[in-house]
Amino acid sequence: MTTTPFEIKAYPEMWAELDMDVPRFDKARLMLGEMYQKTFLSQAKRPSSMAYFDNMIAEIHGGRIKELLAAKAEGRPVIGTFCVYIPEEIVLAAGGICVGLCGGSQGSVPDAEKILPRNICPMVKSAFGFKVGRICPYFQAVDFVYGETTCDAKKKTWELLDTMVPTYVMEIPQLKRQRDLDLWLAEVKDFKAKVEEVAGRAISEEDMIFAITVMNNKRRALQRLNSLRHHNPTPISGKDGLLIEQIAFYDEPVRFAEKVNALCDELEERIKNGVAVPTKNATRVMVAGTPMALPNWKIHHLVEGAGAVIVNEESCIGTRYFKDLIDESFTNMEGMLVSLTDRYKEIDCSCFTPNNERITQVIKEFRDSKAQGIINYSLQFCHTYNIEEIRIRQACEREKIPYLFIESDYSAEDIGQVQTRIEAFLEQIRG
Ligand code: BJ8
Repeated sequence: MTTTPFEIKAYPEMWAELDMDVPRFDKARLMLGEMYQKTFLSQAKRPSSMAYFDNMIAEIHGGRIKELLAAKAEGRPVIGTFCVYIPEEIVLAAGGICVGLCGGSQGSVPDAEKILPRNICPMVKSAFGFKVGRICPYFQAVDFVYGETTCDAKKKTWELLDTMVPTYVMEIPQLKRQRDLDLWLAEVKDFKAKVEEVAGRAISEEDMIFAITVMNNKRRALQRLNSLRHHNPTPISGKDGLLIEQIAFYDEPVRFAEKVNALCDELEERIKNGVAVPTKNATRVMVAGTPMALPNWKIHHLVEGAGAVIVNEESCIGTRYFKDLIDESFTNMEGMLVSLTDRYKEIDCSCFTPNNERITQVIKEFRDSKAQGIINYSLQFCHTYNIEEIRIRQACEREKIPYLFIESDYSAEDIGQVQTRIEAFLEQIRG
């Protein structure tokens, strides 16, 4: 447990240069710092390697932004995305940086609701609000945004976002027939052309080989961490596991993989020495569903506050991001782009129909993680995850897996009610 006050570092001059609303953003910075201290730094027996990730949060609005601006000054493209279907390898191959844009905070939702309908997904509203309010340095730093057509809320919001920051859209088909996969490959090639245009240079085969290796290594590190979390008792809290999965979307990938592997070395030692976090007999829960973007720590904080531990996230900020690797045996551009598209099509987002693979995957991850129950989480107004909930619930009933569905947003309004339901669920598991 730390007693030093945690602070997210302030860079007011840089923020002013980025045309941000500095006074407002500075208040949000202080609130985020307090929230981080309360949520993360109060945990007992944290691995010492978490210091790197704490520092990534301390520098979230400064150090990393400086790196993005330095890359831009060298003519390297900086591209913002909202979905794990946008192939980061291509950006990396062009010498650029891909960042997942913010969309996990209630603070920016009122800005969005001045323009967008209220009854749409909080992630879309939060992200849009960050740009409207000029309260996200990542949004202010990117050269352009690459959106996709995974859901109606997002694809219609891109049209409005484009009036504030150049926004391009990748068509993601929602079936997986051969003609859909052909379209997908063509979209990947268009994305590559756009990135090359902004970078001012063509991507070579060597560039692609390098980028595929870097991204595969990053995913391997996250896979390793996930399997260590599956150890019973688990050597790291679910909150810290989720935090690392969130940081994966904005950190530099080679450094990030090194730090995750260093943490894994420490966790292996802990396992050898029988060090468990949080407690040896904590009830093990797996979360499935919609992504939890930074700083959405609501469910993890409530579950772990009730003495349980989360051991797996079947989510895009979770296993959907790292479970599949790109086949590294191709060295010609066409072969690499085909194998890249093949890997991305394995992401089983609920926007696909049918999506049987995801139902099987949820049960597999439940077994692999040695969880005792599943919390299926959906953001409010996300129709595809909300409807797919029915099939996940049916599968859990068939397999006799304790199951709880939570639909929530980013506000604090339902915390009491969600907490009561979580506690009742944990009681049910514990018998
Ligand atoms: S691949 S899960 S990151 S689309 S924004 S669909 S929550 S209503 S985020 Fe996603 Fe890509 Fe799929 Fe993953 Fe629903 Fe909200 Fe839409 Fe959302």
